[in-house]
Amino acid sequence: MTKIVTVPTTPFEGQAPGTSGLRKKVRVFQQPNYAENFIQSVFDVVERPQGSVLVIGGDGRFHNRDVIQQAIRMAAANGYGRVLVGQGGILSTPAASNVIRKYGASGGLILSASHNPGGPDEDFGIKYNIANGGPAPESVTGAILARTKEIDRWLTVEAADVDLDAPGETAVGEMTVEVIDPVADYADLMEELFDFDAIRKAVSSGFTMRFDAMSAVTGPYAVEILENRLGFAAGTVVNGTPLEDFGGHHPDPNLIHAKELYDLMMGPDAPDLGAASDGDGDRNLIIGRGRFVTPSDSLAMLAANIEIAPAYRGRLSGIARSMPTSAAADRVAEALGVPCFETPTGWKFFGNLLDAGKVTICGEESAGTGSDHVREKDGLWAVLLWLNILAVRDISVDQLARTHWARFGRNYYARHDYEAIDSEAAAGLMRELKAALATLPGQAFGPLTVSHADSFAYTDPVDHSVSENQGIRVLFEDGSRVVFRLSGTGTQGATLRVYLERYEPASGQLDADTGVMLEAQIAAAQEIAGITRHTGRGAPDVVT
Ligand code: VG1
Ligand code: CO
Repeated sequence: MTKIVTVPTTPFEGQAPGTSGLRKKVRVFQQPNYAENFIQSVFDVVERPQGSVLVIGGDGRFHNRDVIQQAIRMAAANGYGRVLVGQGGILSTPAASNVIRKYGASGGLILSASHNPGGPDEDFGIKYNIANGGPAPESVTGAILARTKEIDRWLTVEAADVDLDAPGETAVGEMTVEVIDPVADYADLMEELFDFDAIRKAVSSGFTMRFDAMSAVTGPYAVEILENRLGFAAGTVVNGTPLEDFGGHHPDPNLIHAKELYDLMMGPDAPDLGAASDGDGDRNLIIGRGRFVTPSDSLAMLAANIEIAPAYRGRLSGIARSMPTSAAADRVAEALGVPCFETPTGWKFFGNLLDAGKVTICGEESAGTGSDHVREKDGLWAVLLWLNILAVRDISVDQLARTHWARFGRNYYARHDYEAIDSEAAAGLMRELKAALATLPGQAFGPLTVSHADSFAYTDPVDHSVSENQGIRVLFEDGSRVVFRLSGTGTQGATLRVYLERYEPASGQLDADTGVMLEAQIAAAQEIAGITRHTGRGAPDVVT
C-alpha cells in the first residue's frame, strides 16, 4: 500500500529550520516534493515507536488544508498508528502543545508562519514539536536539516482526502485519523489554571475588554473562553473568524499591526483591557486603558503576581527570559529569591528548563509569555493570567504598572527592526561588528561608554549543549545596553533587529517617553554597527 516517490533530481533546497521551523513563501511550498521532502525528513529522523500518535494542526492560513492532507497520507506510510487533527485543520500552537502532552503523542506538525502574513503570495511554515509538546531542540532540527540535504524519496499511501470538518474517526491505510475539537481541551486547561469565578465576578461588576484575534487562529478559542465561559459581552472578541489571508493584514500583535486596538485603548471609549494574539496564537499584546505594557514588562509583572492564580500558588521555581528581553524580570526574580535564566531567542530553549522544573514562567520581548502548563508560548494564557491578577487585586493595568515600577524600577525598552534588507549587507554588518568586539570596551559613544561587548553563547544547564552566535551584546557603564541580531523567521532578505534598553531606578523618572529615554542608546547603536552605511536605511521599518 505504501507508495515511494523518488526525487533524485530535486533535492530539498531549504534553509535551516530557523527559530520556529521552516518558513517560506507559499509558492515555494507549492513546488512538487517541497513540503513532502521536509515532512519526510522529519519522519526519517525523529524518535518514535511504531504505531505512535502524531498531532497535526495549523493556524488556518492559505495552503493549510493541502499540506495537512498530504501529511496524513505520509504519516500512514511512515508507520504512525494514529493522527489527531484539529477540526477544520485548526490548532493554535499552544493548543497543539497541549494536545501532544495530553494524549501522549510522539510529536506534532504545526503548520504556521506565525505572525507573518498569509495568502497565495505570502508565507507558510511547518514546525515539528517533540513529545514534551515543545519545539524540537537544536539537536533535532539539526538532524532534520542534514536529512533534507540527502533525501531522495518520500513515502505516502494512496488514499482520499479526510473530511477535516467532520469530527470522528477515519481509516487511512492502516492508520486512524481522528478529527478533534480544537478548542475544548485547551479551554478546559485554562479553566484548571485560573480563577474563572473571580474573573466572572469582575465581569459582572462591569470589567470590560476587547480581544483582537486578528482574523487568525485564536478567534474560536477567545470566543469560547472569554465570551462563553467568562461572560464577557458578545462582540468582546473582534476579528474572531480565522481567514486564510488574515483579512490581508499581518497577524502580528504589535503597535503597528494592532493599531486600531491601540487607538481604542488610548481614547475615551477604552475598555479596561485590550489584548491581541498572533497568527498561531502564541503571542500576546497587552494594553490597559491609556497604558501599553511592553512584553518585557508584562513578563516581569506576571511573574511578580503569578502566585495569585490558583495553579501557581506556592510554586514559582524560577523565571527565564530570552537574552534580548529586558532585565525587568531579573529584578523580580531577585526580589522573590528565585533563579533567573537568560536563554537565546526562541521558545525551544525554554523546554529543558521547564521539563526540569527549574522555571515556572518564561518570556520573550517579542510578545511571547508562557509557563510550564504547555511547552509553547501562549497568547490567551497570558491574557487570562492578566485578567486573573487584575480581578483579584481589583486594580487597573496602569495602576499595576506604576506600582510595579515604584518597587522595582523601570526598564525602558524598544526594538528597532530593519526588514527585508540585503542578506549580504546584513551578514557584512554582523561580521564587522563581531570583528570589532574586542576593541569596543572603553570606547565612548556620546554619553555612553562601553563596559563589555560579546557574541552571546548559551550552555543549556540541563543537557549542557552549547549554542553560539545568538546575538551581539554591547553593555554600557551606566547599565544600559544595545543588542544586535539577525531574524531567523523572515522570508525575504534579512531582518536586522536592534534591541535597546535602559534601566531607571525606582527613585528616577518612571513616566518618561521611551523614545526620549533611549536617544543615546539609539545613536550609539547606529554608530557602533554602521546601520545606514551597511543597509542604506536611515530609519527602522518597525519600532516596537
Ligand atoms: C521571532 C522573535 C522570537 C520568537 C520567534 C518565533 O524570531 O524575535 O522571539 O521566538 O519569532 O515566534 P526572529 O528570529 O525573527 O527574531 V512565533 O510567534 O513566530 O512562533
Ligand atoms: Co506565533
